[in-house]
Amino acid sequence: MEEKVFKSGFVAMLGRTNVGKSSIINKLVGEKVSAVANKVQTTRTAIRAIVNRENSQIIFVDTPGIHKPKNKLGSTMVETAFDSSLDVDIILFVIDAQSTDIGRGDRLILDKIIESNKKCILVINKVDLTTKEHVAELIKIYSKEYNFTSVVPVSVIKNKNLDVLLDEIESHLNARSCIL
Ligand SMILES: Nc1nc2c(ncn2[C@@H]2O[C@H](COP(=O)(O)OP(=O)(O)OP(=O)(O)O)[C@@H](O)[C@H]2O)c(=O)[nH]1
Ligand SMILES: [Mg+2]
Repeated sequence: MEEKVFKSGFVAMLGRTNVGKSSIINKLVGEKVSAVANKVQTTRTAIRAIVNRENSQIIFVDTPGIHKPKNKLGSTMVETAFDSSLDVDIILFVIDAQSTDIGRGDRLILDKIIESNKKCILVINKVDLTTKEHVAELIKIYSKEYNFTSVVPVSVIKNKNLDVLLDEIESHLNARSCIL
């Protein structure tokens, strides 16, 4: 008999609209489970997708992007996003690599993360659209705000660092030991 450590857990994607949350999930899962579009508020409900790995199972919860609601649907979407991130093991806070500062939407999300005090990985997406120096600057700005479990710059379009992101998530999930 061999004792193996198997890990599993829920991971919520949280971020402003259009930062690429659904694109990241689709790439990690290898299927188009969540709609992607070059327009805001594409994802309207919390969508679940599972990644099965040799030593782990990761259940992703995609959420609607955080934006300033203009109507009831909008405010329900924002509520859904925050509610979905409450009962997960790890939050993936996705930001756009092109952002220059912490804007209103990202500030709102940061405040919720601080309040939750949960494990949170900062994912800087779309690094193909900016420079390494700019990404380093963003890391500096955001690291002052929260003790992130880790920071992973990625690009879905260039397929960059997504394997690193999966490894990082797996390493922070809770272990369930089982005898095989
Ligand atoms: N250049 C570039 N574009 C990207 C990248 N990842 C996603 N995109 C594009 O960004 C746009 C928005 O992607 P989505 O995945 O729908 O974004 P989202 O965060 O799920 O948006 P909402 O569901 O509205 O909150 C799409 O046009 C994607 O093709 C990336 O790494 N680089
Ligand atoms: Mg989406």
